[in-house]
Amino acid sequence: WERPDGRPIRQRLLVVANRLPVSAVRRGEDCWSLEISAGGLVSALLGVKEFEARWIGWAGVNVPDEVGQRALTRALAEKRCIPVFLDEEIVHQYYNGYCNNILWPLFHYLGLPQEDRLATTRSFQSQFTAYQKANQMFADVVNKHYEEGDVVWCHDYHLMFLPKCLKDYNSKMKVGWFLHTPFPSSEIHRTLPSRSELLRAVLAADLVGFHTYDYARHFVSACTRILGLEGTPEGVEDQGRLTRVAAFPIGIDSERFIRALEVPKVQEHIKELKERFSGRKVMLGVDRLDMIKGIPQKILAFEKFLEENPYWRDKVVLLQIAVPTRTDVPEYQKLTSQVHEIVGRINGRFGTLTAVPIHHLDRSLDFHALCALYAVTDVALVTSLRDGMNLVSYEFVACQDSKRGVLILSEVTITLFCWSSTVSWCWSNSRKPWNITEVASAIGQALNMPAEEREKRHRHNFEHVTTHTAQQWAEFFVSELNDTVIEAQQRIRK
Ligand code: ADQ
Repeated sequence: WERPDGRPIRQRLLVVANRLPVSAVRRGEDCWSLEISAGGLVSALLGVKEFEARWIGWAGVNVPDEVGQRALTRALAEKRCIPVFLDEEIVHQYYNGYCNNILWPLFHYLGLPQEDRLATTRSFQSQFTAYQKANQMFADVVNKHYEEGDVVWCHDYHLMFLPKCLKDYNSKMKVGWFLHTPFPSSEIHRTLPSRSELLRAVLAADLVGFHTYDYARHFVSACTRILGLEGTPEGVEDQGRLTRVAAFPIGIDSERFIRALEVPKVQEHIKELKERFSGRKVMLGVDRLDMIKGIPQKILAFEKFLEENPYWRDKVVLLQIAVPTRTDVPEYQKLTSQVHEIVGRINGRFGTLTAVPIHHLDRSLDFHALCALYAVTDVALVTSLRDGMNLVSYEFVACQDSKRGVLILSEVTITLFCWSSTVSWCWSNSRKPWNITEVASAIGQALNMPAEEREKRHRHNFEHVTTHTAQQWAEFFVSELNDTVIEAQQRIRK
């Protein structure tokens, strides 16, 4: 089965990401149970059906013994997943350290950790060495499973070194790399001690992708200013070799959400939720419990709204579903305590014997429960301080065709939506997340919005979400990668 240009209809795609789309729990010496894990990358790639995809990544557990490793490898194979086994020390230095304590905050403009936590260069250096080592371990597994003609798609800031490791193995491998977070301005990237090594390693890829044109531009500027290379409209050129750089805004599998609303179990959930919250407007936040999602700021804004609008106190409820992540990192532990403390205080202040204004859950919801929640929501609150491209807002819109709820988005998130489509998301309320007073007034505006206006805004958003899907995103990226490699080969022949 081939296309006219000779490419197979279902091309083999090796998706390489730090985490597999499943979490593994050990039930016995050689027995594992697997569960789909929550997160933006997983949700987006679950929608991709055009390719014969295999997923390579870490299963999120330490498996020191060979019996356990063999059993887990077998269990994962049924899900087309291939594990990379990382030991505790590597996970600590590479994942908790370099990825989540250094790159993640820096790429979201939260700066580098304080000198004492970074322990200047020694600790930094050991974390960076672990990062390179971990990327090499991923490369070893990819190389073992690679077959000629495969496309290798590396994901995210955890694996910036991977394109180089793969090309060192086989310069003919088709390698793409996509960043799910923002890529910061070159002046921010410049503050990173390993700035040049990371840029050069990414440039080994054939195609480098970002969510937005701005992130792509920042990356090209970093390459020109830090490495002194030439930026062209197509990408970055180094001694005659071009690395193509482009924007590929992500979407969701909107059909999956729309179809789910018809499932009897979801209908049942919807009925229960409507009864449970009858007489009250439902506001919803769904986030990973991460500092970039602005959860404390969101809850404080809700408090301010209740403070200033006594009329609404027994007529609105905020459901905040926050799935814990990176629970080994001290900053995330502090954030959890902070959120609990604020929620407790507000519920104590505005709650009654029969009702509280905030329901905060520290856990992941299954897909059907999540769809039901989106469907009964009147106002969704997305208050990211920075976000690569927030998928929760898309999911909410996909489930809102009967309710026509209002989406409140922070300005930094909305800019991305505006960029990615001619169907403007400016119709949604836009507010800076850190401005608690403004978010409080946006809540009032959203709750009081006339039905006609809600309808108009919803139509625009719904059309955007259903016409910019995860499938298209992935197909666009892989087809660009195929074309880029073909063009490069033609250039060499000339
Ligand atoms: P994330 O930071 O994980 O993604 P986001 O885009 O909001 O953020 O996606 C979160 C996903 O996890 C959604 O699909 C949502 O349904 C799910 N989720 C979140 N909380 C949940 C909960 N409590 N229960 C169940 N499911 C939950 C990263 C980047 C983003 C980028 C995506 C995709 O940080 O900026 O948009 O990758 O590229």
